[in-house]
Amino acid sequence: MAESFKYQGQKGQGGELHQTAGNGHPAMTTAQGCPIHDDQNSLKAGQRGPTVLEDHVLREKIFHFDHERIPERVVHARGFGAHGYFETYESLSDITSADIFQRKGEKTPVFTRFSTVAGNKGSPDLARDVRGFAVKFYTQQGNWDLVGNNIPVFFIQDAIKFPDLIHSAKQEPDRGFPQAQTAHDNFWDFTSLSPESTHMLMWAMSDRAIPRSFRFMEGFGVHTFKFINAEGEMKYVKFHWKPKQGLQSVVWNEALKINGADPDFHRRDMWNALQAGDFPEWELGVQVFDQDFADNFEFDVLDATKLIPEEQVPVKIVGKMVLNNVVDNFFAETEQVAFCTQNIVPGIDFTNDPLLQGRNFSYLDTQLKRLGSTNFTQLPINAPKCPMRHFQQDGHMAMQNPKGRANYEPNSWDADENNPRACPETGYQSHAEPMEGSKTRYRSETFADHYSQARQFYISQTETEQKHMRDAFAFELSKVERLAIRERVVSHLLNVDKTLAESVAQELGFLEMPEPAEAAMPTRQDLPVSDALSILKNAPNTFKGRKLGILVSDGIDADMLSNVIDSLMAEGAMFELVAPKVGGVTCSKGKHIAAHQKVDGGPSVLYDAVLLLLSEDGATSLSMKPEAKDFVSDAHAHQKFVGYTANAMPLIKAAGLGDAMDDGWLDIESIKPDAFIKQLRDIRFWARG
Ligand code: HDE
Repeated sequence: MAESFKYQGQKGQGGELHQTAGNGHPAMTTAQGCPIHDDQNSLKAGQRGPTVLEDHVLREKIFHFDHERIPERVVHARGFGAHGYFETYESLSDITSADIFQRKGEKTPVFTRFSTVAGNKGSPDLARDVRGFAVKFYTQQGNWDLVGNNIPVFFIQDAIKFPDLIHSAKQEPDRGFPQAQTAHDNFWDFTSLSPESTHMLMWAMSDRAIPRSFRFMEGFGVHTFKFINAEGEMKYVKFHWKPKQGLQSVVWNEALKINGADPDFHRRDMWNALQAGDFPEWELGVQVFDQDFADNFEFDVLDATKLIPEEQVPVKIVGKMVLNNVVDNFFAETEQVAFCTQNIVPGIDFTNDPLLQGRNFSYLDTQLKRLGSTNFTQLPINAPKCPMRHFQQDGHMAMQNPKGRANYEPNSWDADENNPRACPETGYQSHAEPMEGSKTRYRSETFADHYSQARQFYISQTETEQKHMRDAFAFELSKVERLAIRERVVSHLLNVDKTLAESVAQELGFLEMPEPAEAAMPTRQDLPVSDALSILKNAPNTFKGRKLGILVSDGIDADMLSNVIDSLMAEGAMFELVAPKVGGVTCSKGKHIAAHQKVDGGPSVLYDAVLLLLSEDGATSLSMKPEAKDFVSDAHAHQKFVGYTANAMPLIKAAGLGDAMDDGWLDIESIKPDAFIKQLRDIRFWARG
C-alpha cells in the first residue's frame, strides 16, 4: 500500500471528528469503522418481530465472538507472563560471543511466562506440578528463548517419549479427568514403567512442585547448551535462575485448600507484586565446563534426567532479570507469546541432548497450530526488537510486507534496506562438532543410571522436606487404583532409599514389601549431600514480599494495629485485614478501618503468617464461626507463626488449640510487633511437626 491516507482538514490523522460518541468516549464502530447506533438491541422486523439477517452489526459481533478462542497449549496451558529486563553484570566475551553477554550494565528487554504443565487453561494454580519458566530475551542479535522449568531435570531422556509422558499425565482419555493432577493410574503406570523418570519424580514429590509464588522459585535451562566464543572455541553451559526473593513453598494440605480459596493464587500474587512496585528479580547463573569435565563426570551431560551439583561446578552469576511490568492485554501477550527452543543467537548453541533436539521441532510446529499462521513471528510480543529482514513472504495475516522488487537471492537489484544478504563473519554459525557413527535407534549406556541422583536428591533434603516427600508419594499413590502400579513405584523407591520406600509402603498399608526393581546399574551410595538441592537449607531469612493475614474485630487497639503495619512496611512485607464483614471494623477509639477480606473469603492458607488482633467480644463472637476457627487451626496445622493477644483466647480455645500453643505462637503484647515481624523471617515453625 502507498503512504497511509490522511484525512484532510480534520483533527489528527484518523477522522476523529466523526468518531466520537459525543460524551467524552470515542465512537464504537464495527471492525470496518462504521459507527454503531445501538449496541444493545438487534435489528428486528417490528418491535417483537424476528431478527433480520441484514443486521451486519449483530452478525459481525457474534461472528468474531465465535472465533475468540485459539487452541490452548497442549502442555503449559495455564500461564502468567510479565515484562522486564535483563541486566548484564560483566562481559563474558572470553567464553561466548552472544551479544547479550558482551557489555557490563547493558539492559535487554525480556518477556517471561510462568506456567503449570498438566492442567488446562482454567485449572488451579497450586496443582502439584512442574512450573514452566520461559524467558524471551529480545537481544540485538535476535530473540533468544530460554524455555526452562523450575526443576533442573526432566522425566524422560528422549523426545520420542514426550507424547506418551504427557498423555499419561493429563486427564485419562475415556473419562476426561482428573484435571491438573498426576495422582492417577496412568501417570504412575507410565513413569514406573520408565525408570529414567525416578529422579524427576523425587523433585515432583518434593515441595518444589508446590511453590508459594512464582517469585519464590528457581528456574533452570535443564539441558546442557554450548557457549561459543569469537575464536569458535566451545564450552558447555547450564543455565540457572536464582530468585533474589529466596525460595519458598507451601505445604500440601495448604495447596489443596488454596486451590479452592483462590485458584488464581500465583497469578494474583505476581500481578499484585508488580502493581505494588515490588519487582521480583532473579540472577542468571551459569555452570560452565569443558569437554574434559564432561568426559570425566559421573553421568552423561547430554542426559536431561541428570544435573551437575553446584558443589561440583559452581554457579557463576552473570546478570539479573527484573520483572517490572504487567501485560496490557493477556491474550495478545501471555497467550500469543510463542516460545521456541530453536530461537537461539550467535554465541550459544545446542548440544546433542536427544530431548532438546526433539524440542527444537516441537515448539515451532506447535506455534503454527496454536496461532494459525507462519506469521506468528510478526505479532508484537514475538517480533524481534532488532532489525529483521529476509525473503520469507505472504501467508495468512502477513503484516510486515516489504517493498521493492527483490524477493529472492541471489539477485542483482540495488543494495538497499529491503535487499538483505547473509553475513559470513557475524551470522549464526553452529559449533563444528565432528560427527561419526551408524544411524541407529539406541539409548546410550551412559544414560543408564536411573537411581543414583534420585538418591542424592533425597539425602540432600532436611528431615521436614523428606517427610513431605514421603507424604506426597503416599498421597499420590493412594489415588492409584491398581495395586500392581503402587507396588511397582515402591520397587523403584527401594533402589533410591530403603527408609523412603518402607515408609511409603507402610502409609499405603502394604501387606508385604515388593522386591526392588531390576536396575540397569546399581545405585551409587557415594554421591555426597548437595545442600543446593534443598529449599529449607536455603531459606530466605526475610519476610520481605510475604503476606501477613490479620484477623480483626470491632473494638481492637488501633495503636497496636498501626505498630504492626509500620513494622511490616519496614520489612517490605504485605498484609491483609480479615474481618467478620468486608466493610471493616471500628477500633476502640472509634476509628473505622476497611477490611480486605470477609473471614470466609480470606482463609489463613492465603497468608504466610497470621495475627489474631481481636477484642474479647470479637473473639467470643468469632468463636461461633467455623470459618474463623478454621483460620486459626489451619494456620497452626500448616506450621505457621501465629501472633495473638490475650483477648483472642476464646477463639483459640474454640479452635481446640488452647493447650497446643507452642513457641510458634507469639504474644505480641509481650514481645512487641517489631520482634514479631523479625520472627516471621523463619517463614514457618517447622518444629511443630
Ligand atoms: Fe516443552 N513444550 N516440551 N518442555 N515447554 C511446550 O510449546 C515439548 C520440555 C516448556 O510459556 C509446547 O508453546 C517437547 C522440557 C515450557 O509458552 C510444546 C518436549 C522443558 C513451555 C512443548 C518438551 C520444557 C513448554 C506446548 C520433550 C524444560 C511453556 C506449547 C522433548 C526445559 C512455554 C508451546 C510458554 C511448552 C514440547 C520438554 C519447558 C508442545 C516435545 C524438558 C516452559 O511445543
